[in-house]
Amino acid sequence: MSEAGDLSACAPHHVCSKATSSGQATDLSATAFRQEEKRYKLYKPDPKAPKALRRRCDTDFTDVVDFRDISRNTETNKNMMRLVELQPNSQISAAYTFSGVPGLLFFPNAVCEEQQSYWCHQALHRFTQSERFPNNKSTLDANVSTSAYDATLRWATLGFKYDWTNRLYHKERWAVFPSELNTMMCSLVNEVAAVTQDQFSAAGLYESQTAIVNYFPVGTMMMAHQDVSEVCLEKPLMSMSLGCSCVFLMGTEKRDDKPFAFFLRSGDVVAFTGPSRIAYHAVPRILDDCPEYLLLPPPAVVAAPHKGQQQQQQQKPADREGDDSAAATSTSVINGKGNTTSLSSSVDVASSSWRGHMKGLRININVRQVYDESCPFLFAAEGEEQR
Ligand SMILES: O=C(O)CCC(=O)C(=O)O
Repeated sequence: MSEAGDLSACAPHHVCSKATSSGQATDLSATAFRQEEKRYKLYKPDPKAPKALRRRCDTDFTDVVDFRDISRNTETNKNMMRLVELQPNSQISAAYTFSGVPGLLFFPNAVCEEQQSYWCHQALHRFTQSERFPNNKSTLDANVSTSAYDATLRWATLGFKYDWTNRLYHKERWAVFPSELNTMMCSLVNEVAAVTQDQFSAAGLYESQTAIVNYFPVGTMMMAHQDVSEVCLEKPLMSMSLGCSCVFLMGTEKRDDKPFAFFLRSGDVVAFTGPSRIAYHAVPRILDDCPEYLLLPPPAVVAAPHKGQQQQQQQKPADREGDDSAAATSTSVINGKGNTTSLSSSVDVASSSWRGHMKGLRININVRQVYDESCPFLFAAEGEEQR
């Protein structure tokens, strides 16, 4: 793929230009950021290519920071991880900053399995309804299978609508923002409001006002960009990962600085504050490892079962659907030590068809505050979903 082709993979809400702030054209392929994107991107294996080139397909993930399994990190990375001291009554099990990327904070496995199912269902069946939410390429067609090497990145938006052309928001243009998503992000921000280590800071009012829902099939990537269109950039950008894991790169305000690489896995939440709120970041790689609890159950075993067994086997898919219903009616928002906020939804989640889309798919819901002041109208009743 050419450099220009790669750049076009950027969603238009991102600042992803080919010129420096002084207006000078720059050779992006030479930047340290671009080198790291190339290091982690998925290369299509070419059986005709010479052996030396084919080896590029075997990505070395040794340097990728993994907060889910601290022991597998390099000593250098371990030395940069810092556990955040949580409040005594905290609902989450752990949070980390990383000294290499000031202002970034990780909540590994912060969202429990039922909640991940709930948000995948919402992302695939509710947020993709363009008559309710202003979407750009979010239609999912179960009958069209895309190859990992030519898959398309899609997205949807919630809350304030983004003016893609002028790269700004208009206060009078909005769709409803799911209040349970705001509640969840507020409680995570509150967990760490007092933390200032490694330049992380989340003090003061926080309200989720807009979100981009990104759908990343294996083989897609999001190129280096900054998210700087929001009026208030002092408030954290909260980003939740669902489904397949990814390699996420976060650098500085300069493409010439080498970024750090992190695994983001299903259920992880990351908060960007301070210098990281306006830093270049990218998603060069999606791994084909969607957790089983988000997939359709495996097909029934072929061997003829006894009568009793047959009954049990036939119940399995229904049980799975039951799990979903439970998730939608009353569930804990945060994966951690106890009960937190409970969710309610009028959405019919009896259907498990969303699971059919999850194989090879990562969903990212990244949530931003746009204005300094609170905007309660965004969390309006279902009937008034759009302005
Ligand atoms: O998918 C992610 O983790 C990041 C997405 C992102 O950078 C964006 O939508 O601006």
